Amino acid sequence: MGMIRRKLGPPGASWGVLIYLAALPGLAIGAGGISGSVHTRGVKNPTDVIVYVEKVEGQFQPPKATVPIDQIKRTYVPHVLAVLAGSEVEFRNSDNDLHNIHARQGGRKIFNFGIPFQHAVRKVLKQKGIVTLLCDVHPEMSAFVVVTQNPFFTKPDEKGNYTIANIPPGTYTLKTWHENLKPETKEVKVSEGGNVRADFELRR
Ligand SMILES: [Cu+2]
Repeated sequence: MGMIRRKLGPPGASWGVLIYLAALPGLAIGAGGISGSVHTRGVKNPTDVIVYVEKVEGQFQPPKATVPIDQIKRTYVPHVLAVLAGSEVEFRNSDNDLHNIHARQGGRKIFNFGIPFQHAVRKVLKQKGIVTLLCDVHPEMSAFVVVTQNPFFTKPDEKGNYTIANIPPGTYTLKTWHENLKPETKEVKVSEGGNVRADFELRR
């Protein structure tokens, strides 16, 4: 998750309140959160779901650190990744095998290169949307990168619970993505220091 810069709240709020808010884990003063559960029908792994805020006003700096995706025993790890647009992804090959990364977005090839064994190649993902990763050497390999407009996205844990913190107050469209499940959308109102709940029931 990236950091956002925000002005502190109005003067006049007591220090007690400020210290209390600052002490809440992952909650910046003035920002709110969204949390809830994601139930997936017909697929075994809710951690392959991405929950994300569709659009938040402002420009967001991608993280300085690269975001890794590895290839281990002819499997992409992780299978599903979300990154802020402009993030640099490091494609690793931990196998003793040649792989290539054939990346497609919006029906077009965006890049295609080979990665020798025990090597890595970095690439910036600029455009928001779904990037599909394929290996032309091993047709069974696939992975997905959800490239987002803002840093407010997450993956549910194994029980399907998720939290997105530090969101500026406002009304947003919250969305889900999964390769085999229909996307769902919810309107949510994030208030200052508050936490709004949004539960999803995803189906094929
Ligand atoms: Cu391969």
